[in-house]
Amino acid sequence: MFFNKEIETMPRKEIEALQLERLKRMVDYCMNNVPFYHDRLTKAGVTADKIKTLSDIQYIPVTTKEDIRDHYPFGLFAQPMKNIVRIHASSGTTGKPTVVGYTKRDLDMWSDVVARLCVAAGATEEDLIQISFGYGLFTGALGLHYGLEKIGAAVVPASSGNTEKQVTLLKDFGATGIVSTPSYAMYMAEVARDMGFKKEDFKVRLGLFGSEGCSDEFRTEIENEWGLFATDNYGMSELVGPGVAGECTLRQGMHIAEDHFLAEIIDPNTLEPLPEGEQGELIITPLTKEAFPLLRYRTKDISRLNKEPCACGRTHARMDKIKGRTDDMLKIRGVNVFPSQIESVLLGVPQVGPNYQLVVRREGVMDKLEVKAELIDPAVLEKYADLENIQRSIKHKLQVVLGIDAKVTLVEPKQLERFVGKAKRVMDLRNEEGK
Ligand code: DLL
Repeated sequence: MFFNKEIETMPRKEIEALQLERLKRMVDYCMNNVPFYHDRLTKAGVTADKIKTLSDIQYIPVTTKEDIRDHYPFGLFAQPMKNIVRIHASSGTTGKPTVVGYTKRDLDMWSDVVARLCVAAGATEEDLIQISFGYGLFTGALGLHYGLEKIGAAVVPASSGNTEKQVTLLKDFGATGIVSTPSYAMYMAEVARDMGFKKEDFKVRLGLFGSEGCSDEFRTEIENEWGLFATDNYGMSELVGPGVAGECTLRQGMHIAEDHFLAEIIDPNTLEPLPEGEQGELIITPLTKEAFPLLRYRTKDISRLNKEPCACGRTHARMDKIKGRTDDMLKIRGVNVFPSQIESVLLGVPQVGPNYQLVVRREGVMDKLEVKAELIDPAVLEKYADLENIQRSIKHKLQVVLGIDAKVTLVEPKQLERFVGKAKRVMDLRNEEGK
């Protein structure tokens, strides 16, 4: 099923021709409407005429989150406030948020690309879908809300928090789908069980998850807990919010809405483009945004592109699930460690649950990684030999996968923090403790 078959199955050559035309137009638009880009492009000697092929995009300087923050709140807007109809902002916890504006056409484009990913994920007008993302400046809730309404699904704007109420609504309304972060879907399942419900008490068949990564193992656990089919979708507030990319039901990568977003993969250290199929930092240039255009935005997310057509019929390039962020990659004793690798290891251990926490400390000159995981059966804490066996086995698996030694701490069930939005599982105390 497609939301817009003509666009979603367009031959590659045509997509690329459309992207080139739109890219040139966007360079011109930024040059003429945003003083910051006028300066940047002029300094780099780039004009729309100089862009002859898509790979000429590499001559355009990249834009970073710092550039956006330096122009807080509206300094990079390309339209006067009379044409702006919505404002959102990033959920950033440090520094000033990044503020994003939308014109009416931007909102239309946004709901369109979200509608596409919802249909690709298997949602239909028959579905009743509960949105358990926080409504507000965060783009997740309103983004999915308008996309789902556009396809005719019934939306329950539950927002996040008050998890018992969320569970009651899911059950009483007979929701067929949930929109949330994967970690919150897991937490809701835990609360549902504590309330005495079984998965048969619910009708949820689809999980439209995004806004944070989750390993395949974590996803399988959520699917088993709820008896649903989960897909992943990707976006970020600076780009529109959700809607940049989403999985179809074949789940072989997330289809990027390439008529609106041009994706590249670069080496995050040299900023050089990487050959197709290599993993690196994802750079996105929105091609049609009016209020808040961006050229070559550094997402800091690590992924890989695949431009082969998908067996579902879609021709738009697919991006791999996000491996991590260049800024959440932990460097421990010189070794690159992604929290997602640790998550996969823990979920392969039957005695521990899906909630975990990573603590990194510096002791002397040595980095120490502590992995805290929750036991499923608290009785194990009384049996020293069992406890030691589980610990040893996790330590060994982490050693094999990461190549480093970690301290493994097993705690009682429900000891670690739960999250209603994006999970924060890493505590890097190295700088704080060294002061
Ligand atoms: O999280 C937008 C969104 C909402 C996407 C709902 C999907 C669903 P921000 O708060 O600006 O926007 O955070 C963007 O979240 O750079 C990624 O690091 C991470 N992220 C988003 N989707 C995924 C995903 C929204 N599917 C940042 N997998 C991005 C992994 C994701 N990470």
